[in-house]
Amino acid sequence: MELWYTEYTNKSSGLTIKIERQLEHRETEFQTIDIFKTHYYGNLMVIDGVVMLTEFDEFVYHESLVHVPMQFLQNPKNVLIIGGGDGGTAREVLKYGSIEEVVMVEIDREVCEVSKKYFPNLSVSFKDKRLKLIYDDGAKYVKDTGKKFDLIIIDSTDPVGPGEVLFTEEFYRNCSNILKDFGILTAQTESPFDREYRDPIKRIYRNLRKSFKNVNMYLGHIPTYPFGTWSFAFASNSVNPVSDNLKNSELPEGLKYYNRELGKSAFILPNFVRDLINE
Ligand code: AG3
Repeated sequence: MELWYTEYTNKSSGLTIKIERQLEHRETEFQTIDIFKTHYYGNLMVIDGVVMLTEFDEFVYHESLVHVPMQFLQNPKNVLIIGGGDGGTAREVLKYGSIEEVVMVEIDREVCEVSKKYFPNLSVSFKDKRLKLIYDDGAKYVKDTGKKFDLIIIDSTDPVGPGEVLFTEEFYRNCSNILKDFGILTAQTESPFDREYRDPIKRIYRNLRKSFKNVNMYLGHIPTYPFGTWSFAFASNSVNPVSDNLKNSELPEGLKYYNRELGKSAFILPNFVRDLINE
């Protein structure tokens, strides 16, 4: 018998992946987590019916979220990750020798547990002593912490359900307050091809502009996410990724997606995407 996993993008399309077998099904306090072994994409993590990552293409997402902003920072020391329980984002940040501490605030301990079991190449970051893992609500953390960060990365689920608070005006204001002067925030912001996300994307960029001086979008290619083209927000009160030069003297070796030319050109947007966030 053949087994297939489908994420329905909308009522008339979706992404289908052939499954070798199901490795895990958990109903946690916050969400449903499924892990599948696939034929083509390695292990696949699904949360609430939506693809979170596959071993095949997670490098694109994690390298984009991390190295694009990291290269605009001089000697970055402190990074905050909201979400990111699989460990992939932390893995990329910890590749820099300048990093002294990474605080990761993940609401669901069980995401970290399944990652340790089925995604050793991501959860390898949990062994690094510079990582401080906190199981809590990220929105609460940014409101209450007294710490300041060079970089804040929002590695969240879609802006529906439990992840929704991580896209609000109030959340972004609290993030802006805990960034250092030259700090940057990046966040995953869905596919610009997705008609159902047109309004949420517009709202996200409008909300970001209320708290940050410079707000830009950049793109990446992720085959197992809806439409394969993915967007990220880059927000800062001082850095302008279009006109500023890169500042980091360190670039980790062995990256599979990111290079400095790509990191600058990712901000050059197709017209329909530009229009979407400037409307
Ligand atoms: N974060 C989820 C990105 C959103 C995917 N959306 C979708 N498939 N509809 C991924 C977490 C990886 N660290």
